[in-house]
Amino acid sequence: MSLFEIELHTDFNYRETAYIVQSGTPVSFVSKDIVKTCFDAEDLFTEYKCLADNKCYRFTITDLGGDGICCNHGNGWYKLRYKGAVLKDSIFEESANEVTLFGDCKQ
Ligand SMILES: [Ca+2]
Repeated sequence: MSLFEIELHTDFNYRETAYIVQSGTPVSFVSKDIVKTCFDAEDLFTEYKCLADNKCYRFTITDLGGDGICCNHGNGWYKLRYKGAVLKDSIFEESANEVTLFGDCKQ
């Protein structure tokens, strides 16, 4: 098992923001392990997940407004860590979603 950490700093339009972590293969992700929508405005959320090794994971963050979490309505950002290393450090700007693959994703 390995530690996966999600840090999310929302903007004022936090109701637009959600994320999900799924496991599967790079072409087919089926399980819905985490769906998070209970955020607050301009606040920092941290979530830890202990994930099985030898699996491929997909983290997807979505924004219903299509404008991300920065910088029109506050300065949002998020950071992902896996096995102690930073996977992603993003301000998720001006788009509807961002996808990060990690874990054992070779096919
Ligand atoms: Ca937004």
